[in-house]
Amino acid sequence: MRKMIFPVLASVMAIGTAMGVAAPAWAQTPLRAWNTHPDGYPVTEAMKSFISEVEASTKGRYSIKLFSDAVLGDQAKAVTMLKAGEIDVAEFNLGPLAEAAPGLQAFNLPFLFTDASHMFRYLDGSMGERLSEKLKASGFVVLGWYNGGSRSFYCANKPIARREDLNGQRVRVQQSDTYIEMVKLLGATPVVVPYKEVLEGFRSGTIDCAEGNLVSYESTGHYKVAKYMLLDQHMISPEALVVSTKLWNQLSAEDKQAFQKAGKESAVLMRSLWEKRVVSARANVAKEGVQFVTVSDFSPYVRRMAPLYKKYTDNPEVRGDLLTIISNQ
Ligand code: BDP
Repeated sequence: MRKMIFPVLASVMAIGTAMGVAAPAWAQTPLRAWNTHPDGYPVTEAMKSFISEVEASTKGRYSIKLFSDAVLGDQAKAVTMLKAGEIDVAEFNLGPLAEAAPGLQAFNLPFLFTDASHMFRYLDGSMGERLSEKLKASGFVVLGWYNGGSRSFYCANKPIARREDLNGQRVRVQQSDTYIEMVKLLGATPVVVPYKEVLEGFRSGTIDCAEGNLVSYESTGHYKVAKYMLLDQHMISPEALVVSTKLWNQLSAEDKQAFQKAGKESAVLMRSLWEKRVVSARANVAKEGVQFVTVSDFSPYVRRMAPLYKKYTDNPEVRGDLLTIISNQ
């Protein structure tokens, strides 16, 4: 019912405004939401639920249009657009997000967390609040922490079973210094490619390997061209549902609460959709002939990360959080 009434009212208002008639006091604010994933992906479904809840609880004062599949631009671009207030809502991976806000790397380091619940133990507590404060100061207001899954390497032309197999491989990474450095330290050559162009990169032979989580590996179709996955789970890192600080500062106290509540609930939904989807993605790609190699000894990988860890334990903005996590406090 609500969905029917508001567009009608909005167009009546538009005609009224065009005729020089003052708009009613509760004029509707249109907002734009950015997302890189397709329909049915846990992030997309959680964002849709966030949007309908915000629209309902603000009684239609906000209408949010979701632009999925990175149609408004790739993630690196969207991060700068949101920071500038050119888009209002988005869901970002901490890799590209850390490029635009200092001091987040404790949550972006390879081989740090054992699994998502280990990560959320910190993220859902006071450390997550501190992280949100840092992001807010840089233009991003976090409304929910989403699960970024665990990322592993996969290659097109040859099986990778040991660290040495990555030597000299051109590995696609997202726009993130930490990812670039990690791949270099592992002996491979990082190639920054936007998410939507990775499949083409494999097809044209400009990259040999990429890295990502199982759900993205399935939804992007990368598994069709890169059938060897090394389950090293090098990166367990969060994603965030954010709104621009510019939008946030315009919201009334009551609307802020509505956005926050919807964000929290969408994160709960996202995390539960994720658990199911990881299981089905793994089963589906295995059926399509993907070969998984598990890692029994992580030391050859972890030892190579020493310079990255040193860099961030030396960084006063990251050191405290990083040491807390490492010492399992
Ligand atoms: C996906 C993340 C997305 C990343 C993408 C990538 O959900 O935010 O940007 O990987 O690798 O799994 O670019």
